[in-house]
Amino acid sequence: MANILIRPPWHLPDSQITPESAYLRRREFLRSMGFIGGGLLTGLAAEAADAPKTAVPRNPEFDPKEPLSLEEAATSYNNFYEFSTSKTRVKELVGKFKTDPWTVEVAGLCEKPFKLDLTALTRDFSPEERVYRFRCVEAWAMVVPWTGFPLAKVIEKAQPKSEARFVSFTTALRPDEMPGIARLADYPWPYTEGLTLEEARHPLTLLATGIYGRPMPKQNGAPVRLVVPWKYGYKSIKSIVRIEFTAKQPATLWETLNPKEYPFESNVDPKVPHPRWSQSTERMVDTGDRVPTRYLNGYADLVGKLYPNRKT
Ligand SMILES: Nc1nc2c(c(=O)[nH]1)N[C@H]1C(S)=C(S)[C@@H](COP(=O)(O)O)O[C@H]1N2
Ligand SMILES: [Mo]
Repeated sequence: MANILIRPPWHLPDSQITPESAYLRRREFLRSMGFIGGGLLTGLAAEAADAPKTAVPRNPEFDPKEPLSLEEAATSYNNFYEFSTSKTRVKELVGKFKTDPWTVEVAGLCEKPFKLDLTALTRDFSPEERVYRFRCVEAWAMVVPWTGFPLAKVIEKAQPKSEARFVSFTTALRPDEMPGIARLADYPWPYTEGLTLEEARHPLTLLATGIYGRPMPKQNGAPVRLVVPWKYGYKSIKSIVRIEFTAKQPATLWETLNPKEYPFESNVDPKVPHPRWSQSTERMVDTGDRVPTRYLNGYADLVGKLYPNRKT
């Protein structure tokens, strides 16, 4: 138990997981990961790639001006511990997971608690496409087009009370459909995350229902997940069933397991190393290229004001 708590198995920097990647040439790397021709994974991701594209306008305001990561990579290299700790196996294990029908409960310290169904999630809030950088605490990164809408729209509708200072998020807990849960029986399921109300209201904070112009694949968090691009990836909680306004800072799964390694705030910062690895560079998930990590994942212009006391 103690061992698990101190060293969650998957949170190895991926320089350790795939040390060879640094030495491989781009195409060899892509092939070795199965992202191009002949790889094992190519056929397996075909299902997601077959889903029809849905036309939503791309919001040009958030363009990171970097090439998009390969869709194949973003949808077949996943962290979703309810299914597996193996990034490449998650998508093979999501088959039983039922994401339709779906309800998200919006509750807690607010004047107007309500429920969101799939129609509300995918149509009522004028979804748009936004290309964001995404940075996992394990030091891999990608650039992906999300379909979604600002969480702020849901918050406005709920009208948080003046005592509300945080927002907590909860993932579905369905051990019968999620084979990874029983294998990590000591984890404080369900997966939970949280933001300050100010962070949750920020226009960058997205509730996403799709990726690459298609409905969200189950392995990426169908039918709705959070995307908080200036924080480490574990804050971007998947398959959300509950959004709750609270007065106190909510417990989160990763902070409960290991507060030193996975603190509540978790802003991307190249100057603050993880206790077990440097955060100064990151590996692009599809090409294997190693690039410098940027403060707030490149979003300092937009969200830097939220953190006036940064000490680094
Ligand atoms: N419910 C849930 N949400 C989750 C996770 C998880 O294991 N369970 N993993 C997190 C981590 S560590 C990362 S990096 C991202 C990965 O998202 P992706 O698979 O779409 O790249 O999801 C986050 N959200
Ligand atoms: Mo992550």
